[in-house]
Amino acid sequence: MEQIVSTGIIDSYFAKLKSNLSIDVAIVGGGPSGIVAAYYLAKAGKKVALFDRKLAPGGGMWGGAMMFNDIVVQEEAMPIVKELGVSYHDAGNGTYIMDSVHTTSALIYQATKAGATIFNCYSVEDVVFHNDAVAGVVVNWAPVIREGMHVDPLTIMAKAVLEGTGHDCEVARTVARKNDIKLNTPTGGVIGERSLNVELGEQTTVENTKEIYPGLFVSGMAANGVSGSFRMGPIFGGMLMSGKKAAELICAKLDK
Ligand code: 48F
Repeated sequence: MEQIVSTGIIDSYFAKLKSNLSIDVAIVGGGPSGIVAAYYLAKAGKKVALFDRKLAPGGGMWGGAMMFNDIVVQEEAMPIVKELGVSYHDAGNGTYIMDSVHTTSALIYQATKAGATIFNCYSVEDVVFHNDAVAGVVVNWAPVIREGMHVDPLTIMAKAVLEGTGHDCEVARTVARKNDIKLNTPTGGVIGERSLNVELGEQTTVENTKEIYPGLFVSGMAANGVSGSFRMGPIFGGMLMSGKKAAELICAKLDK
């Protein structure tokens, strides 16, 4: 029996990894924007894999605000909430409250049910750069990176890469630092996020969701970070709408 358990996991896992070595879309970061993008891309029939360095993807959504585990979503994003089957209650003023643990797990469930594959405990440490475009991601075990072990990575080739890594916009920073290129941001580089402004932060998260270099798209707080816009705190409608917009932009490019 012991051998059956081990063989089952190893055969299944490596078949899954092998079938994701060359895909349509690689998503870096399993926060709300990345997971929603994964859902809509999978629903559109794209082969999509999401990589998150944590054991549990979900990013900053699990903890609500200051670990009070509820989140706020505004009216404009409610069609996404309803499509994903998340429970909510009306808090007035065009806002709705959801349990953050229920919402995060619902997002993960719906994305994987739609056909997206999530690889947890994977750190994306670089991108593959071919013909002046981002052509994939360079991945390693998150514990390898955390321990600072000198172990070479593997690569996942992708027609599009979506960075949804949150506040630090690590992928864009790495691409800008390592390559002599200009990003599609106001300065051509990564500007970094500004202090908190809920309304502007929410609005610009969606506006800043775009392709910042051929093959490299940004969503969520990473979109605001690269373009130098505001953080917004525990209101999540912008994150959900950003993920949906990223999926639409990527589909439009891949279907051309
Ligand atoms: O920060 P995060 O939740 O992403 P988001 O979609 O949402 C932001 C909100 O949670 C919140 C907010 C609300 O309005 O401002 O902060 O922008 O999640 C980012 C995920 O990316 C993973 C990280 O573990 C987290 O789960 N991540 C970051 N860098 C890497 C990574 C990396 N290099 N490789 C793999 N995963």
